[in-house]
Amino acid sequence: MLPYNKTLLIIPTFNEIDNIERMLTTITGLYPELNILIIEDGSPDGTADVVKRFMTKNDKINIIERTGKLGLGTAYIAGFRWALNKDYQFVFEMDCDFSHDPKDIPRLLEAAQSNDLVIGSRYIDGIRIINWPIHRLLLSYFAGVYTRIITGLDVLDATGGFKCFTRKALESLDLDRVFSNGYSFQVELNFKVWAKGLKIKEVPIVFTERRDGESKMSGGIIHEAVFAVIKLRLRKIFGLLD
Ligand SMILES: Nc1nc2c(ncn2[C@@H]2O[C@H](COP(=O)(O)OP(=O)(O)OP(=O)(O)O)[C@@H](O)[C@H]2O)c(=O)[nH]1
Ligand SMILES: [Mg+2]
Repeated sequence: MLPYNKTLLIIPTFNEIDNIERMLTTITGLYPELNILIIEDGSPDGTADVVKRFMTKNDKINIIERTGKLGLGTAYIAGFRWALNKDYQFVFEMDCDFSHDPKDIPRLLEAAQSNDLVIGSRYIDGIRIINWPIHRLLLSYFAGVYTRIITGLDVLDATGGFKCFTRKALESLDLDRVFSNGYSFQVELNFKVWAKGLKIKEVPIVFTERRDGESKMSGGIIHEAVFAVIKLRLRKIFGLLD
């Protein structure tokens, strides 16, 4: 039996009205014991209202409401702090747009029983991405190659956002000192956990591009990522990584 009651699934949302109801129905149906935390950034489309409607019927669902779109990184940091204040042992990151398949949760959670951080990987044992234009696939893939060359981090999918942290991995991080908020957020966390000597495991997943709702990808995020990787490497060299 997997420890669903000690596990928290964090889902950040911004304008996910086309997905949130189906997502909450799917998760609570598949894993009734799993705890859910939605980090809602004041979506004008009423995503929060749907979450609150579910909360009246199900005490496994929680929400943190922020005042505006403050970014994915700070959303997860808020969620991690919340999780560490309670006694959760396993903490997931997952998107609301069904790019990450909720059916993969047990495989990641299983791997987390004997590792410190588990990454749902699009690039281990082949490439599994559905419905991405070739330029986006190339960008993501070569971002991974670039990251490996600069940092030495031995992870094939360093930017993936479907993962399971153990409490030990989260506690190893100084959450006040995480500086990335966009794409490099995932890289920074992986790199810092790895630099502490903790065990990272990649588990193969199929990633499907969002079908419903709008993308929040932007050029600024890519720009941030290029420099963040170099910054991580330099900080490690000079012993300033925390
Ligand atoms: N709370 C919060 N959630 C966000 C923010 N930006 C994105 N999200 C959520 O984070 C998850 C991933 O965002 P996506 O828009 O799917 O980003 P992406 O996967 O890089 O891009 P596409 O899937 O191609 O649109 C989704 O659940 C979004 O609703 C934000 O600023 N705050
Ligand atoms: Mg997405």
